Amino acid sequence: MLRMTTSGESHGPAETCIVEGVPAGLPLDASVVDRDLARRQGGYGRGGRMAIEKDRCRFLGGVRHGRTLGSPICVVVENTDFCNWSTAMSPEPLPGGEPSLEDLRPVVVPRPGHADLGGIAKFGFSEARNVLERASARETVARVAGGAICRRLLEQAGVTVRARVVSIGSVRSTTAADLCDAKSVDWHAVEDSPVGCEDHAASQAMCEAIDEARRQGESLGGVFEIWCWGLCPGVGGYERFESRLDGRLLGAIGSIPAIKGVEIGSAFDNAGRPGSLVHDELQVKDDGQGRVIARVSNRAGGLEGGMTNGLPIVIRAAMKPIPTLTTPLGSVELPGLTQRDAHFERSDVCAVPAARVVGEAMTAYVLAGAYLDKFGGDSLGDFVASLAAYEARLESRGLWRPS
Ligand code: EPS
Repeated sequence: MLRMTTSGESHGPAETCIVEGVPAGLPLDASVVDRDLARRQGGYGRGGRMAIEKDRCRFLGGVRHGRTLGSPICVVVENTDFCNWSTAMSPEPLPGGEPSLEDLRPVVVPRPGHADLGGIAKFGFSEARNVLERASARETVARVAGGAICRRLLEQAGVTVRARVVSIGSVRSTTAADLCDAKSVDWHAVEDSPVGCEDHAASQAMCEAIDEARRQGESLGGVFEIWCWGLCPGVGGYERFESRLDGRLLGAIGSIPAIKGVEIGSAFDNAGRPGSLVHDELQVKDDGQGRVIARVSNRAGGLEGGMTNGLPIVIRAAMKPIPTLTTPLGSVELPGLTQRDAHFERSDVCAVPAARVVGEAMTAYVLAGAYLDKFGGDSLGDFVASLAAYEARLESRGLWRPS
């Protein structure tokens, strides 16, 4: 079973990810992970912190001479900013008795929309520093590191995972895509855009909206779309509620900080249409290699009955605006319950372009887990052989052909 767990505080020494269950023999080196770390760090709308951090990973276990060992993989990304927080965030007791209030950098006015207040209540803390350090989206560095390892495994299965931004604030991309065909999106243009949106005019307007939000002391949310292709049908399951891939993906994407809504395919539009205009009809086509089942629409977003159906999985995620505002909202100071403006701490104006990379990581994690559940294998060779035998069986029956 594939399992990923993360540890680390935003201004602590490091962010760490442990990934268990990756087969032995997978080619893996730091550059594979660093590429995604750099993509997550980039994106127009980030704050001063990104000028401090130069995220690079180091493997502490599970990898030898550029290949996985089958043992848990431990990957660490150091927080360069820790040197500015070494007293406030010291894991060791501070020498010389009680630290001063200034040393501790307490946060006594919780930010509406942030974990501050709930965390104080949950853990019995007197202020929010312990809460926001872990609730910070800095934690997603570790997820992206772990997700890059999962993405590496999926590559061996012919599966690609990519995401694009489709809106920031009220600016929407107008580029149409065919949900049946991932190549209908210009993924190079997505990567070239400062906000991860291939629509050039919308991309520029998004940057301007971010500039304006910064001037107004505001923050902006948006929507990103994750695509996965090269999938064979029948991965996931309907046998147990935990097997359903829809639920696993919705939960994983919903666990990303600030994500408040997720849809698969055109789910919200589908809810208002009659069934005959929703379900993706089956056809027989001759693709030159023989007769095979095909579809001309993908409103289901690649998932039926909790399983892949061989079409691209398409997921949309809605991100709320970041809760830290330079023009703060009303809040209440603790203790004493005095009405105050919410705490302001250096933050980003918009992190939707970064969140799209986190969305890729969480999707890669869930899909790699589902592939391993089905095809197993302690070694990469066993995993690939099992997958190839399954895909050959589907092809011989005309149920599916790799595109
Ligand atoms: C975050 C606040 C900012 C962000 C941070 C998430 O950090 P800081 O308080 O140090 O300026 O930049 O995101 C990251 C550091 C990152 O790497 O994504 C928050 O409060 O959630």
